[in-house]
Amino acid sequence: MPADFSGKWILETSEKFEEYLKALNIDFATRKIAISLSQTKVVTQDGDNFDFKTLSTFRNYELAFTVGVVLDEYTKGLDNRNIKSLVTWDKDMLVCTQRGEKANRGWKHWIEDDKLHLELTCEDVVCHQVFKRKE
Ligand code: VLZ
Repeated sequence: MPADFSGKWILETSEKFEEYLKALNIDFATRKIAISLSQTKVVTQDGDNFDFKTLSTFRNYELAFTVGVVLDEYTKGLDNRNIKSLVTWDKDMLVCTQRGEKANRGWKHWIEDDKLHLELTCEDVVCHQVFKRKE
């Protein structure tokens, strides 16, 4: 059985999120708002087809993708860049590489003890977020 990411998840802990936003050149004021927010991930999964919605009171971000298929992603409301994203499986972990202006950019999602983990990487910064299930 592949990992089941689907459901509603609420942010519980966040490490180095501001540093990550800074690496993306997001301005000071926006960063201060962004780090104060509660974030909810709403994930739908149908085989290798995924939809990740990151919801907050300030901005939302949505990404729909199919594992193994390169996608033109525009990071609207984040750093507003065009990137080429590819998500693949590494065992039960979803691994996304985001090719573009920023070096070493990507993310990983996995589930551990019924928590949703996310690592967001840009350049030398690794942000780690943990989400718990929202009933
Ligand atoms: O997440 O690529 O789950 O796309 C922050 C929204 C969302 C809050 C960050 C407002 C999600 C921030 C980054 C304003 C600057 C991301 C993927 C993995 C799905």
